[in-house]
Amino acid sequence: MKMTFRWFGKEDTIGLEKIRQIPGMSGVVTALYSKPAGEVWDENEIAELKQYVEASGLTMEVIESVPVHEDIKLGTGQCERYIENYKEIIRRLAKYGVKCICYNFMPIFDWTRSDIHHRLADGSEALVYYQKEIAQMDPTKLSLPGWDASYQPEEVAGLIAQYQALGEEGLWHNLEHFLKEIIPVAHACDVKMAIHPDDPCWPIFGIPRIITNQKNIDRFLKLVDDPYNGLTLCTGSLGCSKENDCVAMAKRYASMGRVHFVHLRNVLLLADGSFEESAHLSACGSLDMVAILKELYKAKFKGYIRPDHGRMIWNEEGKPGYGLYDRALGAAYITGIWETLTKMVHR
Ligand code: DNO
Repeated sequence: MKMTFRWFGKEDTIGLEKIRQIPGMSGVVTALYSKPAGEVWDENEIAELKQYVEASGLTMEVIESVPVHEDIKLGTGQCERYIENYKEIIRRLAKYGVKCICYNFMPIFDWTRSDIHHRLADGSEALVYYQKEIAQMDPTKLSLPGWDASYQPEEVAGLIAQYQALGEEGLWHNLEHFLKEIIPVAHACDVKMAIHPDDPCWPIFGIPRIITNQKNIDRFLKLVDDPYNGLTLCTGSLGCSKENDCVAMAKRYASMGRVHFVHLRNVLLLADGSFEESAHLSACGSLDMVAILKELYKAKFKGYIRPDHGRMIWNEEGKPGYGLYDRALGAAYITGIWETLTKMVHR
């Protein structure tokens, strides 16, 4: 596996020199974050970003994300033009050494939480999802930092109505069309596409979500049965439902060669279906990180891993979920487990 760290470009308050100092770190996961969804990325900007990253001794092989425009997910408007643009972005990124692209197919809302500054018992701050609070929220007013948004806030109400009319099967249909167009390009360019599961992994605000569980992921992989059509195994997104067995999923999809990127984080599941993001350590949440990593290791996983959201600790200020300290602790923890596996487990 290759250990990576999400970095939000030159605007990020965490400098590359700090990321480089985390033991075992090989590269960053980044994007041209200022580009509106649908627009082709400028080649000079890609080249410049790569050069900047590599000058620090890190690689830029994973892009998170190339956002999918709502027109593609809805199959409306400029859908075909945006799909052509998406193919061109893949080609351009490939030219600059990108090997893996993370994206999602969540209608309107990317990852969703009820509070992004929840104080845990140890004094740290974490992102949480409380069912009762979500149920009372007005989705047209919801916006969270770091979202893959491709719409204007005033468009949200109209989009919600369109997705409600489209329904799950309509969304599947549009996803299939998108994949049939882009996967052959990704394959030819040697870029692994890694869809991110829906977070949380159930429909919210009455709009469909489909990358949610094993049955649906099996269906997704068969839509285009090509190794370049793969997954970002995000343990926090899939693991927030007690119906999902992340260990079994890691085993199943990694042994099929369809996991290209892993987001590792832990979640503490609460009795009413709510959850809190916890420290990476297994004992702090509901997931068994060693068992998940062991399955990846046994499947000879060669892709990219990044520690996912961290809590805010030691009075750090910054983008919720994306501070330096707790993610660095997460990375060290994962690297330690991996080293132990390489020395102790025969595969
Ligand atoms: C949240 C992230 C997501 C992810 C996108 C991928 O922190 O995991 O925003 O980047 O869903 O497209």
